[in-house]
Amino acid sequence: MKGNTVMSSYVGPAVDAILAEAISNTIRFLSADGVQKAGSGHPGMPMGCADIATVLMTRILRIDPKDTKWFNRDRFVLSAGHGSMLLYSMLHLWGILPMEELKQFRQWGSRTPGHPEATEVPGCEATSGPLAAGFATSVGMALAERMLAERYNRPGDEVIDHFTYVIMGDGCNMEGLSQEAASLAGHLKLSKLIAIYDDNEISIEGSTDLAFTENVNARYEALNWAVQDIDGHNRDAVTDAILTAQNQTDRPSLIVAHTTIAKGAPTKAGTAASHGEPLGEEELLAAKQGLDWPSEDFYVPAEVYEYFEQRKGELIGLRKKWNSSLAALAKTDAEAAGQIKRLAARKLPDGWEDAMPTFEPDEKGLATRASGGKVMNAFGEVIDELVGGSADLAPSTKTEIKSGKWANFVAPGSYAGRNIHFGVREHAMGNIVNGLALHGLVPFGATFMVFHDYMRPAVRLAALQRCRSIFIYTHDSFYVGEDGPTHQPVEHFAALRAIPRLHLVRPCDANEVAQAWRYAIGRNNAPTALALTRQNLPTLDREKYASAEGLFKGGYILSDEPGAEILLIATGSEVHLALEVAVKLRDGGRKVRVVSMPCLELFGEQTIKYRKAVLPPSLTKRVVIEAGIRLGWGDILGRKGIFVGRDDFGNSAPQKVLVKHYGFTAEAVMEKIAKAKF
Ligand SMILES: Cc1ncc(C[n+]2csc(CCOP(=O)(O)OP(=O)(O)O)c2C)c(N)n1
Ligand SMILES: [Mg+2]
Repeated sequence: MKGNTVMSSYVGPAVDAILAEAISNTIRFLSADGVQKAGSGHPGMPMGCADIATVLMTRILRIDPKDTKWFNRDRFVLSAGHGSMLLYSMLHLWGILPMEELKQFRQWGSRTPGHPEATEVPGCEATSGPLAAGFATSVGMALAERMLAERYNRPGDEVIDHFTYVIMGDGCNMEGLSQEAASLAGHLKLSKLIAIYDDNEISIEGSTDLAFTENVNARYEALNWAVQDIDGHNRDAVTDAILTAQNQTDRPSLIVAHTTIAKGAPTKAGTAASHGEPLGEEELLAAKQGLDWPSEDFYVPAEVYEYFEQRKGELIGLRKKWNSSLAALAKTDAEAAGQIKRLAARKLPDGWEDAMPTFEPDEKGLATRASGGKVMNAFGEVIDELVGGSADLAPSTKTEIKSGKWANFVAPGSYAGRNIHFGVREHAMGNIVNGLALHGLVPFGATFMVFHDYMRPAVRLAALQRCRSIFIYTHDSFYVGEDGPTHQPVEHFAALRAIPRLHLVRPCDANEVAQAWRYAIGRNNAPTALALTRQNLPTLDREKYASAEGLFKGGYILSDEPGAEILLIATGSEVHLALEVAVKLRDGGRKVRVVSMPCLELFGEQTIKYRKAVLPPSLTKRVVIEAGIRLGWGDILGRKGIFVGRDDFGNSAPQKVLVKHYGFTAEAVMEKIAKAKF
């Protein structure tokens, strides 16, 4: 079954024109009132998009207001996140957000934050605000829908079948990210993705003519999108355009909706003055008068509430029909139905951890990118929802799932695989991974560590919205060698550790890699980044050294002896250097403890008792070894500790030469210790 042949267009019953106008004005003025009361916010966008929102709410979106997490709901993402009051007004009319919340817009403890936050606002699908991020995330959601549809739909029981709608503004289209994301969506023919472009020709500094004169329509057409131009205030035109878009079978759709920012405001409509500050009492009152609207704040006509009560009934009816389809599928294909229920509940398959491989001790060992590939494949055998890919580096990052179910690449119009060619589009990849995660999959995205910079905003958003996104960063240090400083990360560990909630895990050998993957997959409320090497690393003998399961505490004692007086702490590839140094120190009669610290942030979350047991405060002779900058190690180093790292960019030269020049040899570290004032 080809994924893009399954289509079910949907347009709900028409609404009386006078009522529709009242709904538009309700949304328009609830939004403007919310901003006015808060004393800050963005009234222009919601006022300009109120007619589009009315169509979406009355005729298009299939959601269940009583169960905002219904698995097959249409996804609606507000990429122009500054227009958050538009979303909140909609959520209020659906009965999801109480009026009190609209009155508390942007206030402490409210569920109406300045920009939409998926974790804080019921019914909000994605955190948005950084322009174009919501759009790129919606590409991930649309892709997830197709992937799941091809896996689990059976003729007659098409239980995965929804559209993904996104409203984007001029700012989203100016951002390079939208280009990356649209390019991939067009390539993949994600025909159930429908973007509505709020083309109001205004952004903060004034007319878009100041900086944005490209032909957006032609650009999207070139990217294999179906493009329509409409008057965004003509609700019939909006409805027709969406219906046309729903019936596209081989391309995503861009509906270029020409709108007037702050429509209805007598002097500020069509101007940048309405973009990001309250209209002002006088202008707001005049706008209400001009549209024959009561001056009362937060006014909702009784007929509008009544209409939505009835509309909710229709939507719940659609939901019930879906429940019956799922029940029917359970009879014909219990496994498929079971998987859908499991995904909807965000539960991993029973016993998944048993799939974790273990690795025998091996002096030559293998690169952690290579063991990473093996471990990922092993977990892939039992976790169907483990999906992802690389930004055109899979042969290097070793991130292809080669066996098990669905072990091929998704392709345009054919989505039954689990591997994704993201192309050289790191930023879009990050957001698409988040979109896949928000849809219930367990996704990964891979590239070289140094190119984390190209996708950093998406990693931050993964953490902010608590996505179980797994970011794989290989070639994690200057050990990449000849490619030189452009490809040698130095500040990246520190940069990743700086992102709240994100955990950076840098395993030291194949068994720590296995535990790192187990940790990342099991971590269902935040993203994890894995730092993996290009170069081979020995696989430690865990009879001789402590179990790699210690990774679950972030850091653990790998090798110890009674009365240890020197503490060596290292991550990833440098753990082996620490062990070498330990041998030399012991040969010289010193007593040494070696700590493997694969995840500094996780270690920081352990009890004081545990942390003191691993790093006793009295043990001040400390050496930290990590092939990166010192930033972040201060607490552990204390006043006396020595840091063996790399605080400047690298150089282009063979690895062996760099190791010598940078002092990453046991001899060099011994020398530093000898000179230390401990
Ligand atoms: C990545 C990013 N850069 C800058 C901003 C700040 N910002 C918020 S809205 C905006 C202008 C957006 O213009 P447009 O999308 O046309 O919105 P409109 O003025 O039409 O509401 C800017 C620059 C942002 N939110 N995200
Ligand atoms: Mg604009």
